[in-house]
Amino acid sequence: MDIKALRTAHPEHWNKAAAIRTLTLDAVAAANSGHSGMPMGMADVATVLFEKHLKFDPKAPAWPDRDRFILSAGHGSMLLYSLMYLTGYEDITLDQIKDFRQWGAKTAGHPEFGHARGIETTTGPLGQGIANSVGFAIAEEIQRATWGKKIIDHHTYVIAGDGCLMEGVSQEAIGLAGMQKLGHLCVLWDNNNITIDGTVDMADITDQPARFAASGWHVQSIDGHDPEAIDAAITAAKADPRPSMIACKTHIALGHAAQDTPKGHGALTNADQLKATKELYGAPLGDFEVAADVKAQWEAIGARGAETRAAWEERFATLSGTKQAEFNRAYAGEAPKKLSATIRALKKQVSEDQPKVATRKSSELTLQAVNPIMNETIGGSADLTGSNNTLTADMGIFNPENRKGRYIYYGVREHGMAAAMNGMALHGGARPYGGTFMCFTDYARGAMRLSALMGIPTTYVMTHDSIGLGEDGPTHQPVEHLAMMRATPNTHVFRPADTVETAESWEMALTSTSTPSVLCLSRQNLPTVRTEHKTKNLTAQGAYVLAEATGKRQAILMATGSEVEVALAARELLEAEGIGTRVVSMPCWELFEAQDESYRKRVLPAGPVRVAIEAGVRLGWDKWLMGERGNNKKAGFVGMPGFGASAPAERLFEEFGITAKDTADLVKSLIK
Ligand SMILES: Cc1ncc(C[n+]2csc(CCOP(=O)(O)OP(=O)(O)O)c2C)c(N)n1
Repeated sequence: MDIKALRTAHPEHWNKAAAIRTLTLDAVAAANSGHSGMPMGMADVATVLFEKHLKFDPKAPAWPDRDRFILSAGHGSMLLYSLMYLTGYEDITLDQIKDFRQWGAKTAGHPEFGHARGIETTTGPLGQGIANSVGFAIAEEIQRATWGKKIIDHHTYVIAGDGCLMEGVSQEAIGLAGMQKLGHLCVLWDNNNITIDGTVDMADITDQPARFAASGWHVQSIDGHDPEAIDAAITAAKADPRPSMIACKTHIALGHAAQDTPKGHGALTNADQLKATKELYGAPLGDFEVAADVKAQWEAIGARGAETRAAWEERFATLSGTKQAEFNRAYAGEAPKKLSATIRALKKQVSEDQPKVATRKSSELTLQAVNPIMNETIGGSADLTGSNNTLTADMGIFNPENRKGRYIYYGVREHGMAAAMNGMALHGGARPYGGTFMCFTDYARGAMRLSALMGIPTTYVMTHDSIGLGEDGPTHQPVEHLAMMRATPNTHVFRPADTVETAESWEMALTSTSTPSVLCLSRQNLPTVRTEHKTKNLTAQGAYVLAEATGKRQAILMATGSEVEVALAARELLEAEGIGTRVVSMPCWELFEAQDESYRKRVLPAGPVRVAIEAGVRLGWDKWLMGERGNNKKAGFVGMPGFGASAPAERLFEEFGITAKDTADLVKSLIK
C-alpha cells in the first residue's frame, strides 16, 4: 500500500485517522495484548463516519435520538476507545487508554456495555453486534412511527468483520433486516480477507455483496481507505430505503510490517516496527502522543453534535407534559404505575375462577392485560406464535407497511431474535420479549448470555418446558436447560406453577431494569394452586410455603412449575398416612437466594426430610436439598435421569417416576 500517496491525497483526514492507528498501537503495546490490525484497517472508514455522518454528542452519551455506532468486530475495541477519547467522551480519558485491558479500567479487552457511557453494546463474541443492530433499527422504526420524526430519526451504523459475517447469527440478522426493510441500518464490512488462521478464502468463499443483496439489502463496494468514496457510499446508503451494506476493501494493520497478514490481526508490540509505522504515518513518535491540532480537530467533530442535540431538546420540550413523562418513563425502563394494580386484579380474578390452563396460556392472559398499558413492549416469536402465546390483539404486526406494529414475526431465528431483543433493550424506550420452545434456548444462548452480562431486561418466553410437552419427544423436551440457565449469573429463571405465579413472574420481568428474565412455561394444562388471593407478589421472594403440614412437619417437598401439582398430590398421600408435609413452591431460585437468611430458614427449616420434584436434571438442586441446613441422608430428588421420550405426557411422567406416589414413597423411605 502506498502510504505516502494516501497521506498526500487527504492530509487532514490522514492525520485524524493516523491518531486512531497510533493510539491503538501504543495501547496494545502497553497492554502487551489486544488487536491492533482491525482498528488500523478501519480507521479511515470510522473517521469519515464520525466526521461526516454520525449524529452524536459526547457530552450526552444517552441522548435518545443519537445515531448508534456498534462495533460488531469487538476485538478491535481500540477503534472505539480511540474515537471516544479523541472526540471527548468523559469516561474515556487518556489514562483509560493507557490502562487498556487492565483491572478496573473502563477500556476492557472487548467493549462492555455499562463500563463507559457511549458504549452501545457489549461485543466480542463475533456476530452479536450485527445481530443487535437489527433490534436497534427496529426499535428506531417503531419509535419514529410512534413519536414522529422530530423526536426519533436516527441511524444505526455497524462495523462488522469477516468473522461476524461467517457466524450463523449474522445470516439470521441479515435475513430479518432485509425483509423488514430497515433503511436506517448501515453495515460497514471490514473486507480485509484476513482472520486468525489465515486468509478468509481458506474457510469461506461466500460472495458477501451477493449474499446481502439476495436478502434485499442495498449493497456497495468501495476502497475503504478512500475518504471520498467512504463519504459517498454512506451518503448513498442513507438515501436508500433498504438496509445498506458497504463492503470496504481494507488492509489489516495498514502500514505496519504485518499488513495484510494474519499476524496483523493480533497484538503488534515490536517497538522498532511500531516506531517505523509511526514514521511512515508522519505521526508524532511519543507514546500516546496525538498532535495538538489533530486532537483539536477531533474535539471539534465531537462538539458539533451539541447544537443538534440542543435543537432536539427544544423540539422535545414542545411535547405535552404527559407525553414527555411517558417518553422518559419508557427510556428509564420504569413500568407504568398501573402495572401492579393490573397484575393484582388479574391474580384476584384467577384465584376466584381457578382456571386449569397451561402456563403459556397464563402468560397470554397476563400479556393481554399488560400490553395495552405498556406501549413499550415489543413482542415476538421465532415462528411459534400460536404455541408460545406471545401475540395479543392490541399489538399490531411490525412490518414495512406497519411501523407502529409491536409484534415481530422473527421467523425460525432463535439466536437472531434474542440478539435483536438485546438491541431493542439497549436502544432504550423498548421492552422486548420473545418466545420459542425452551429446548431451543440452546440456539439463542450466545445472546442470552450477553443479556445477563450486559445487565439488560430482555424477557425470554420459553414454552414447552419439560417432558410435559409429550409426543414431540426428546428432541424437544428440555431436561438440562433449567440447570444451564440457572448456572448463568444475573439471570432470573422463572418456572411458575399456575396463572397467579405466571402473572407474578411477568410483574418481576416487566419491572426489572438490570436482569434478564426467562419464563419457563408449560404446554400442558395445570390447576390453579394459588386459590387464596394474596395482594403480595409471593414469586418476588423466589420460594414460599404454598401448603403447610397439618400434623408434625416431617417432610418438605420443593417443586417448580408443573411439578407443584405433583407435590401437592404427594402431600395429600403423605398427610393421609399421618406424615405432616409442607409444600414449597420455588418459582425463582435466584430471587429466593437473594432473601435474607431468616426468611430462607423459615421456608426451609432444618430437620424434616427434603424432596425436590422437577421434570429436569438434578444438577443444582443439592443446594436446596443438602445446603440451607439440609442433610444428605434425608434428601431426595424426583426428576429426569436423562433425556425424555416420545409418548403422551401422562405416560412419560409415569415412566420416569415423576408422580405423587413415587414422591410419597421416596419421602417414606427417607423418613425410616
Ligand atoms: C464467536 C466468536 N468466535 C471466535 C472468536 C475469536 N476471534 C476473535 S477475532 C477472530 C477472527 C475474526 O476475523 P475478522 O472478523 O476478519 O477480524 P480481523 O482479522 O479483520 O481483525 C476470532 C476467530 C470470537 N471473538 N467470537
